[in-house]
Amino acid sequence: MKLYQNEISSATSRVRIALALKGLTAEALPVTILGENSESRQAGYRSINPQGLVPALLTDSGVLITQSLAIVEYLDEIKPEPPLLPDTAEDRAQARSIALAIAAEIHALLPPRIGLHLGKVFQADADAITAWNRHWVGEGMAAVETMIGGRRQGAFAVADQPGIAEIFLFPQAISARRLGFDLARWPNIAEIVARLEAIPAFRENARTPRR
Ligand SMILES: N[C@@H](CCC(=O)N[C@@H](CS)C(=O)NCC(=O)O)C(=O)O
Repeated sequence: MKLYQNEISSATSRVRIALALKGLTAEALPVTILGENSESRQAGYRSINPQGLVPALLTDSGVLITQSLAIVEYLDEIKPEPPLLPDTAEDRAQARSIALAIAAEIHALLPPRIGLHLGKVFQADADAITAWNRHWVGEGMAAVETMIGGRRQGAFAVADQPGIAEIFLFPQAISARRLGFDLARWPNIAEIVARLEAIPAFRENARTPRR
């Protein structure tokens, strides 16, 4: 397998964590994502992934899978142990709800293309873009905290083992900390993140200095 990726991409971190939990490896194919002239905006990479985003996983049979949730679920299917989804249908739905609340409602408002567009069309400077990022992270993580607290049954967000919910939660929580948030304001998230920081697959694979 090959993984189109970027070192500072939080969406890529999700896939790296899943690979590490599964004991799988993928050859890293770096794609730059910052600035107007990044590789993610060039025709070359767009001909591979029309969305111009990382991560994108090239399977051993040459199929490209885009979107981190689809990639993580693919990895779970090709190597079922350890499972990344909980035992019951309701818990699996809860895990996917948390993952999507992060991927679709928080992170989607933060990547470089959003900041570039805010700057170009609305003249937002670096401070304004940081304020934008803090707004969506603060509001979104507060909602995720309530979602987790409402149904939490185990040591982690949904169960006693980390899985898809934590794979999405952890890089976003690290980004929130880098944006100046004290995770203690979200007690369930803070406790879960502290547990995840003790697990090498999480600790060593969430490199998200910018978002
Ligand atoms: N929903 C996508 C998000 C992918 C995404 O936004 N990736 C960012 C890096 S974290 C990216 O490639 N950004 C390029 C850009 O914004 O121009 C996923 O979960 O894979």
